Amino acid sequence: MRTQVAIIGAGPAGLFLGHLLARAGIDAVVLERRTRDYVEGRVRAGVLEQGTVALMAELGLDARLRDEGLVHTGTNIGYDGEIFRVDMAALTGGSAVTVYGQQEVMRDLFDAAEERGVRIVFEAEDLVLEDIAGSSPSVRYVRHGEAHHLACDYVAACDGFHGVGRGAIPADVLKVFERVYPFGWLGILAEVPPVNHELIYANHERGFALASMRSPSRSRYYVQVGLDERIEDWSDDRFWDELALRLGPQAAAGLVRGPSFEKSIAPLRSFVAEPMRYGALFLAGDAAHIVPPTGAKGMNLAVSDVRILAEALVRHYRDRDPAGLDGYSARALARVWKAERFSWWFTGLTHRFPDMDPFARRMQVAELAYIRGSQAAQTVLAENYVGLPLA
Ligand code: FAS
Ligand code: PHB
Repeated sequence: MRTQVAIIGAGPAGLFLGHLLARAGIDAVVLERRTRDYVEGRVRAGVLEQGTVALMAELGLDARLRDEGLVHTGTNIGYDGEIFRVDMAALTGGSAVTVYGQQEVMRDLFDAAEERGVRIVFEAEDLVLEDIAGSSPSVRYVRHGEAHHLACDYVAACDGFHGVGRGAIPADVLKVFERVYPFGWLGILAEVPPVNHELIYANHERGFALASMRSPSRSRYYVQVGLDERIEDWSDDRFWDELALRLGPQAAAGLVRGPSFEKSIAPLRSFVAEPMRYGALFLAGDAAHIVPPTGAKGMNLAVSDVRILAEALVRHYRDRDPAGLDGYSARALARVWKAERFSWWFTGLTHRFPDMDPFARRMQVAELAYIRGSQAAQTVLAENYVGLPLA
């Protein structure tokens, strides 16, 4: 078999890229290790930046998003038992974010794939990249016991943090930057109305908490937990009690409890791999970078990567102009690092670090109090949260 672009991974990066290339008439094949149900079943991101919403609309895939997505013009920050609102729309000339789960985004992308000519091979296992630095790049994989060979011009590694793409870049070429946080997020989904119509990010002595949602009847909540903590140590009652404490009395008064139907712990890290191109290989999304979910940037960064990559591939195939591909890594990384900084900063502002001394705690509270009273500081937070423009 042969294609122009072999895309590894059918997560947000791989599927958005598949749709963008299909729309441009560039031949591509998406090779996904798992099944569609598995990929769609992963509970992950919840907040779409305005650029991601715009791309869904540009691709004509936003019907459900417009119908079911929750547009948030503001977000809320709690500390010392009080909550203040950041009016993001007022501070950014009308920008907003939309709450619409990654699972829903994946469903929309998968549902439209066949009619849009997005070719996806599920259960493509034991995938190996060949000659990515040479003139005949290709991908080998096994499906249901049968070996396959896919020759291509380029490989887009959209295969996430644990994929094979990044590992194909030689160690003496690849530079890695990392910060592993000494805590994780314990998240639940529950069929109960959210405590607030917008998100609440809460800084508390005992640790961070986040009140989010998936719909007016389905809540998504998180509490910061230690790296040694296990899901079995957290009954629903313990979770609800801790969440109420950390959100503070104002929010807790309206907290509706109920049985969780999803409960998971995710570690937090900041991670960037440079360069995002090596020969015929391009990294996009979590394959190249990870952010702590505090800033709600993970999936949105995957989207901005593939917007840049698709533009570059169109420029190459349509205009025979290599400049976009040659500039992909630098252009994508420029936006990645800004999102990394915001996510790292927002995590440092809202979480309790084990080695935090009383002075460090006072610095956190002082910065929160300053943001509360400063339009300038709130504007900085707002413009990063709604999503910086694609440079
Ligand atoms: P993904 O990891 O989503 O997709 C990669 C795909 O490649 C997967 O389907 C995988 O099966 C496939 N793959 C991997 N190796 C392969 C191989 N060798 N061959 C073929 N296929 C292969 N972001 C937020 O914004 N907010 C959140 O709250 C949030 N919560 C998260 C919670 C968890 C537990 C995790 C892991 C991530 C979370 N994220 C969150 C980040 C997440 O949304 C990612 O940023 C987003 O899924 C990135 O999309 P992709 O780059 O496509 O990678
Ligand atoms: C979510 O709803 O899952 C969510 C929202 C905002 C974040 C992280 C996760 O910053």
